[in-house]
Amino acid sequence: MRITTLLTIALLAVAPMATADVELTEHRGIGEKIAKGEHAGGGSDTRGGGGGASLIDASGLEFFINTDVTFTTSESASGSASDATYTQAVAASTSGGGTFTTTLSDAFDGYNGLIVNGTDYNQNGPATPNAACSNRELLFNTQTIDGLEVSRRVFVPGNDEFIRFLDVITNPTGSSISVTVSKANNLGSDSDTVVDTSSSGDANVTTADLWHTSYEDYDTNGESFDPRLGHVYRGAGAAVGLASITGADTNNPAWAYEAYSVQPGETVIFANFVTGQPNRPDAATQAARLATLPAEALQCLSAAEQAQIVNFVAAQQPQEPAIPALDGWGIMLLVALMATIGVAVVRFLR
Ligand SMILES: [Ca+2]
Ligand SMILES: [Ca+2]
Repeated sequence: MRITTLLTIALLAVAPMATADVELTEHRGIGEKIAKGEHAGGGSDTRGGGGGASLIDASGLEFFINTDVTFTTSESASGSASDATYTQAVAASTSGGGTFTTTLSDAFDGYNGLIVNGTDYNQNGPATPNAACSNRELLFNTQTIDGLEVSRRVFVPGNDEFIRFLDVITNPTGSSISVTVSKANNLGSDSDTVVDTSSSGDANVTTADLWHTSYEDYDTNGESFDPRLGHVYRGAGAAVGLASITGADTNNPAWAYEAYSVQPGETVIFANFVTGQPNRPDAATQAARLATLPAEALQCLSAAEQAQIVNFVAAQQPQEPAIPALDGWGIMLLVALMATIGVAVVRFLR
């Protein structure tokens, strides 16, 4: 009788400890995500002018994203970026190799509009912030194009420097459907756009490249006021490459991917990144890094979703190690073990 009472007391004392362990583990995971999300003090806010939101990356570059827009131009359609502007002054590069302090702005006049089989993805209502991604990602509604279910996801990290566009395409039919994805862009640098370099190391942008960088040409004072851009369209060794890329050194660079046959029930994702930097070398370094899909570029994507990306090789990236946590059986085993020890101690003391 006495042992049974002590055993009950031991169980009651141990059970909350085991439960607390699990809760602590879960809270730590969420806390880390929130900490990342708040790193730059960014968030989303609602903008006028036809619908929009903004998200700020780790460098303080604020991306303005078209949501419930009324625009009918391809480069300003749903999920494209209307602009990007620094929230603070940065050390911007000069033509002479020095720096000057200014708040670079006007990165885009419409960037990464999505065109599927010749149809704009556009006017699909407001976007929903992804709470599971600390509201750092906007989820856009589905538009059916040629029988394919098309949606977009736009993410800006608080712990890195880029905006990520994901175009999610599902074939709900019983037959394969060919899809051609292309992108329309309008740069803030307008007719002053200069290609700096590309992944092959030259200023000649071709379908063999993975990325290129561009900037607004320097004025007579050797200064330039738009963020220096790194455009990342694909990764090496991916299933889908570029079919065409045009106008890299103009106001309107555009590219199209090779046609892909989406099988019945299959979902594929096309990913794109653009980074803004205060100087040209950093734009190239960051573009080259993003083309390899570091872990930061894959935030808020499950392993299954990463494997759906067809224009980068994501499935081979190492996953972040999971924080070990006790499941139900683990907790029961721990309780039983501690109760057994408790009983042994009680018997010893008697
Ligand atoms: Ca422009
Ligand atoms: Ca090249």
